Amino acid sequence: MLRFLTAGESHGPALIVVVEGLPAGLEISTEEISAELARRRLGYGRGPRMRFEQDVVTLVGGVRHGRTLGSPVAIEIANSEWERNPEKWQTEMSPAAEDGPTQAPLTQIRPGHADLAGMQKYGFTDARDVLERASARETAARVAAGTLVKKLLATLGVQIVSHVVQMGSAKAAGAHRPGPNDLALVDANEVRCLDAVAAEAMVEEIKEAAKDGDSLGGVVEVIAYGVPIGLGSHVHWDRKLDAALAQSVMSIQAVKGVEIGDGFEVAGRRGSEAHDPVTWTEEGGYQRGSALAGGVEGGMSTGEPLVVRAAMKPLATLNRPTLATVDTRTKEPGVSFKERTDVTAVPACAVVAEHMVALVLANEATRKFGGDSVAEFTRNHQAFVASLAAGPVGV
Ligand code: EPS
Repeated sequence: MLRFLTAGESHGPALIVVVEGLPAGLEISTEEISAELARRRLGYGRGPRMRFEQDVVTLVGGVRHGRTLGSPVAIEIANSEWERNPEKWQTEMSPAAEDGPTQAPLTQIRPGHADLAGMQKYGFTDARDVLERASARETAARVAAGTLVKKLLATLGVQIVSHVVQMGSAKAAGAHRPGPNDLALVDANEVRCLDAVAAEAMVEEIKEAAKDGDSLGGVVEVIAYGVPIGLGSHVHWDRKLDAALAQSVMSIQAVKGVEIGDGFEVAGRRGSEAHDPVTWTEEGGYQRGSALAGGVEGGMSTGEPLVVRAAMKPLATLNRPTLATVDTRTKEPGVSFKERTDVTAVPACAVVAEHMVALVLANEATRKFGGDSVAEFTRNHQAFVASLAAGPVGV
């Protein structure tokens, strides 16, 4: 079993992630983690912070001479903001009681954000006590963890790609789905969309929203190629692969919907047109004639490409706040406080979703194949593949 835990606030000194359950012998470097973090900072429509944020990575534990030890891997990602603006953040976010608060509390809460529910739940009078952790800055730590497990999955031949399929009302045509080796091509596009016409419309829509001080949501898609047959299980609700994927992708900040395969579209069809027909040939083994199920049947991976889509709502922080709200101190109506923000973070969300899918698949793969070293893990996988071929129904 593989698990991870993140800590850290958006304007605190750093983010921390601890990844537990990785086998020993996985090759990893800070450069590889930094490269994935740089992918997450890409994307037209992000705010000024992404231009100076460096995501400086330190491997604090679990890795020696470029290889995992089987012990927890701890990674620190420094927040550039802490160093860049020390007078503000090193006191405002200081853990020491004598240092703060240095600013007036944020009480004109943002509708749609975690502010109000968080203040009510934890008994806070300053929305900063909530927003610092609710911030999507935390997803940098998830991507760092995901980098490790993407490398582990690669030892099984799994490749995961992500792209943006909708930005505001601009939609990519279905034919532009990236293949296993298309990630660099997707990353080269400023909205991470392979449909050039749609990408242009997406950029235009972001420009228009930016002009109005508004924000934009969209839909991202993750496709995992080469997923072994049989990850997840039909036997329990909490062992179903699709359920685990839905939870992990839904947990990304601002995601409000998750779909496996063509889930919502299929709901409107008749059963005779809603499932992927199965064929078998000597050379090709079992094959499904379509990809409606998104590579999961009965909570188990089928070996077909795994497809997960997520709907991200427009960010609740607006550059020109217009939504009606209430000041929690005075109860006076008004508009929310102003906090620096992105116009959209949909391209970054796609990268984060890619890593969250990797974390779920790696957890299920370690559950199925086990092993204390990468060599044992891959040997167990190969033995399963061989046993499938020799088994009662073959491959
Ligand atoms: C975020 C607001 C912005 C984003 C931030 C997420 O931060 P700031 O207010 O400091 O400019 O830049 O995203 C990141 C820092 C990141 O690394 O993704 C928010 O409110 O969630």
